[in-house]
Amino acid sequence: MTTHPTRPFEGQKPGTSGLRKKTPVFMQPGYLENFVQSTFDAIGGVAGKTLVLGGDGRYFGVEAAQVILKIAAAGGAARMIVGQGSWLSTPAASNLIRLRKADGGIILSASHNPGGPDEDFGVKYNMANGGPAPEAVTDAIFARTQVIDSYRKLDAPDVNLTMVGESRLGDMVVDVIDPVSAYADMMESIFDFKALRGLFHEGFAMRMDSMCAITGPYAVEIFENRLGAAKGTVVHEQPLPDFGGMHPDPNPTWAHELMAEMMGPDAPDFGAASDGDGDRNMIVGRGIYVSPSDSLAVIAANAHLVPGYAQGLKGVARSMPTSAAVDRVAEALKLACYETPTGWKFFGNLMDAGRVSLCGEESFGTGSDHVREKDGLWAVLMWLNIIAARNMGVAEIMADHWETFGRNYYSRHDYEALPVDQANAMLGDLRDRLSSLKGTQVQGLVVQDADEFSYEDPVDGSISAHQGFRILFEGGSRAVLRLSGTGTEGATLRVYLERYVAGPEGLTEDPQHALAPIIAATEDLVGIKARTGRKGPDVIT
Ligand code: VG1
Ligand code: CO
Repeated sequence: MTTHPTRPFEGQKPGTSGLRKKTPVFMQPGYLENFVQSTFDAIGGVAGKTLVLGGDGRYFGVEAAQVILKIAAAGGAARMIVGQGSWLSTPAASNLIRLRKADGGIILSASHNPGGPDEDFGVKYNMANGGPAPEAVTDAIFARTQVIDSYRKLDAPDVNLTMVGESRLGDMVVDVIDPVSAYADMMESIFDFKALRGLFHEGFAMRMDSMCAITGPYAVEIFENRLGAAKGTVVHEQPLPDFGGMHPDPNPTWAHELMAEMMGPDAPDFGAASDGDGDRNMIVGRGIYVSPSDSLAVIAANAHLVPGYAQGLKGVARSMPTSAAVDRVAEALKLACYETPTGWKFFGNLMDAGRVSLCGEESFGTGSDHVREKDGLWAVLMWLNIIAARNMGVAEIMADHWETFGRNYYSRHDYEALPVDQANAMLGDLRDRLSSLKGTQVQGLVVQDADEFSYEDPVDGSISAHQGFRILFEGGSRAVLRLSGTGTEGATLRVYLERYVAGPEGLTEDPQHALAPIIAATEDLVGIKARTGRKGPDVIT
């Protein structure tokens, strides 16, 4: 074992979901080592502990895994459970931590951000409950990165991670496991696989776009091998270090191949896509795109049809910018409904305390208390199980849902890579004017209230302030603005727009059209285009 002197690197502050940087930043000598050693120091060391390790297969993942194993071995870790090839989807890692009663885990991913030598890499620490470290822990990690002066690493050859089985690194056991089987088994225990086999047997056609990222092997095993979907149902199924040049973000912009197929004349019955690390999902029916906020609401309304949730849900939670569509379902079903800041780490306490069993975010994230991460393939299986149980297609299910609950028209507009100072100045100015906005008339709308969201965790009482600006209009429409905490270039402004229509008229408008007054009012109030010089958002979802 060698103790290596080091000096702090600036900016090793974990964001919404771990530390994410350009790959070359992570590849600087000592950069990864510093962050990993700081993480281990912040959690009280790893002596005698068992950790899970794996990632989404992106460039530098295997090399990073070797470094982490040697630092863990030097710290006296008892056992590292590693996905073969250093592969584990985020939900599969969460499941393994829980299943194997590990003390925690490290996930190597920058999720929906592209991968490759010039793209993004990331490292995230998860706790013994299988969920992302809460802010108190990420703050402690960051504090440690600012004073670290050495890291310890075992001097040993690399471990063979290509074959399943146990080996040793010093005194530490390295347990290389099949990344897929335990996850697929868990899915089989939640869903009605018999009914799903029947669905595919009758010729139900599905397209699953794994975007050359980690869900490929999982999706092939579950849909094609275990459920009997036609070979070729899963496309882009081979995880590649650069995701084949794809941007593995399952939204209509980046999953455009799937969108074209689903909107075309030969569309299959059902389409879905997932992101780099497998925790996001996009649901598309033949000729109809399902917004993630609506997907959450539909899943909440129909969960009792799925064996794993036959007893009903304990409660639901959504992130603040997510639409209130699920709130209406919760109200009808008399379920508790929580509103949290952006990021899955805020759902963990609610799930651990047994207050909620279903959670979701507008950013294509849905999941339940089966693990402590959002789970892309789980959401796809929820939809398939609901389709099988109700014997209805996606479009019919959506129409029925809106007729019953009304429709929350929803869209998110992203302005990417803005100059950081410009974005901060714009939102700082909005903060200064917030209290004076109340009562303002703009574009035929009246501002009912405007505030900055702050969250008090109902379980541990911790407070997370500055979680986004809310402008509420009379009649239930709103705009939310916040800066992304996962980007690696400049600042990304996210503008979340929502408008409720009770029906029965006006339930089938184009969302951008339905939201036009809110979009115009937000521009008048904040001046995004005027201040940034941009003509419009880079990505609309
Ligand atoms: C984004 C999403 C957020 C999500 C996070 C991690 O964060 O908005 O809802 O939890 O990504 O998702 P931000 O701070 O950029 O808005 V993943 O799939 O990248 O782990
Ligand atoms: Co992800």
